[in-house]
Amino acid sequence: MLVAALSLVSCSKDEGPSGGALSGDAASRVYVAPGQKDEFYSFVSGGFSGQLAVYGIPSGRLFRVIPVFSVDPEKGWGFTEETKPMLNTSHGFVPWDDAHHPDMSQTSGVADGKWVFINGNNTPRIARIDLTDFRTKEILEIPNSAGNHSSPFSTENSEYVVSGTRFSVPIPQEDISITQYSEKFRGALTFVKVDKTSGQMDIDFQLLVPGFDYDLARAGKGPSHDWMFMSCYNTEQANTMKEINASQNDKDFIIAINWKKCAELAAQGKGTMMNVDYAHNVYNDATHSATSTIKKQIRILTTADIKGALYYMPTPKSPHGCDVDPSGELIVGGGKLATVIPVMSFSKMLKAIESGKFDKEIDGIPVLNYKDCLAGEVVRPGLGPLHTEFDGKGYAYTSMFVSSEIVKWSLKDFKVVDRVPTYYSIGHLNIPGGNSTKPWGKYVIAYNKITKDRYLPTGPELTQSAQLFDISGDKMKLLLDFPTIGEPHYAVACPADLIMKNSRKMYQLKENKHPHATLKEADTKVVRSGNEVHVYMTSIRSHFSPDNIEGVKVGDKVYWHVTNLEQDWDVPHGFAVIGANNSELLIMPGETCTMLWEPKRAGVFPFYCTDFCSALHQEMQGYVRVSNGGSGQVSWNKK
Ligand SMILES: [Cu+2]
Repeated sequence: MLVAALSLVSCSKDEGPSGGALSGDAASRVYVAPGQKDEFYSFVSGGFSGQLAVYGIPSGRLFRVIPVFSVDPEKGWGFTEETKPMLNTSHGFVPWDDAHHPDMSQTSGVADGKWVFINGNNTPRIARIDLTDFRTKEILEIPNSAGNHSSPFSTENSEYVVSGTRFSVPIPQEDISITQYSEKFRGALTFVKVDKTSGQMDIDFQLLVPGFDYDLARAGKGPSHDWMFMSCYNTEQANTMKEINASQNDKDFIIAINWKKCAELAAQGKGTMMNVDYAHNVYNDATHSATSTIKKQIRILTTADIKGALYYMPTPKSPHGCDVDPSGELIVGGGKLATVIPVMSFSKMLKAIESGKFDKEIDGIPVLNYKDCLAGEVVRPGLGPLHTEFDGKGYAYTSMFVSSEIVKWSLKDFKVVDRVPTYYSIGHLNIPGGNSTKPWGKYVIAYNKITKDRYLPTGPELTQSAQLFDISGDKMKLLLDFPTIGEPHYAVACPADLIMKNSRKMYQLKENKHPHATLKEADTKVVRSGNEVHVYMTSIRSHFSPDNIEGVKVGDKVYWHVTNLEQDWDVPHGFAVIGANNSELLIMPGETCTMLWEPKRAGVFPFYCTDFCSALHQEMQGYVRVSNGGSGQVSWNKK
């Protein structure tokens, strides 16, 4: 007893008031009582899982995994006939990708709760997720890009989402030696226009820029509205052993892009059209089905086409984060190998441009002088500054990967005012609205790469982890650890009411325009055409119609088009049939989903509802008879 009491005392002494100590009221600060709701939605990328997870803050409870770039058996994503086209690309069907940086649509620089955009990294794409029903509605491939890590970044009114290339490559692609990197490889920065009402995306233009590695970006705000700022490294243009060869220069760059000017020039027809192949996949709410179109041309602008719209600001050293403060005046670089955090000034940058005094030019892009653009430096911030967000109360919070901590510093004098350790190796961090003009600066959440000893072990692979800190006072206070799916690379968050008020409860049956929908039980049928059999089926508590089918033959392709007739919130039905090789179905109220089934042997096979729907869920079942020969005349039990 005595030993236990002593060690408790010494524990609380060691941790001190700010050193990551769990504050006394931590449990009550994150406790959301049964029946109560969280204050914020948080959308956390799944990294190598390719998906987006939805958590409540402050509880850290997982509510949903939204499938985006990877197939998902829980929702049938990429398995049903309706969703397969969403994962089509110019390389064919890609069932698994890597998703890193969600960004929320904005109106006047404030997160508006309409859409989340997120990048597919490996096969370069941007997805748009609709927050009325938490579904991916659009995926746009980015041609000429390779490694779409630097993406997507919304402008202040989501006029554009912007995507840089991580890898420079030959553009157009050609069969040349890798040693020709510095002469032949180029970077592509893509400006994707977003329709204000529908959210539909398309590539407006692409900038061809020097062959560096492009990284994180933020759009300007207020006075800097017309500009986009993006970090780049490997200005050495190394093509091998980059960890050494791309870490030679003391300074790399933040590229400042006057996107407004580029857009005007593109609209005037500047530049040239290039032949490319890129998939544009759109999910239609009315038909509950996706289509994939391969598009063929984009507008390319070279640096010569847009003189006066691009500038390089030197920034130390191998920068990752490039973050704009809520006022739009300060641009913070996060140099992974830098000893300071450089803070650039937008107004000084404009003055330097006006003065015409440049250090040099690279491919026609003026390189401004570091000191001329500098607002100040945060000195001795810690090791490995990565990414910065803002609380809207005059402070910035920078994640430090190497020293594994969050550092809080003042935007007035760039002095460090607080630091807390993270467990362990923080990558990005997020404050709800922390990249916008109006942060809801109550919490900062650390997204950590390594968990080690924080949770029960689960073999060699451990969950990665988020940590929630209270930032409402002077000192940051650790409140909660919670596990995440995949790698929680980055997140966006906003107050729950922004999204809740528009949340869909079901799909209206009368608006269902699916070509194979069956809107009432009396219309259910089975139709053969050649070796295809289409089953027009309905489901409602607690039966399928039809539930006895005969006349199917071995070798047929049977399409089960199941419409869920329910018009009530939270009553999905499922569908599974023995021997299905690709899918089950999970059908929301008012929706139609299709599964392809190719029976391989004769017999009588059951099907059933897989989503527990009612007291007689277990009775929600039927049979399909499959014959080796016979007439193939289909029949079914009619109501
Ligand atoms: Cu990142």
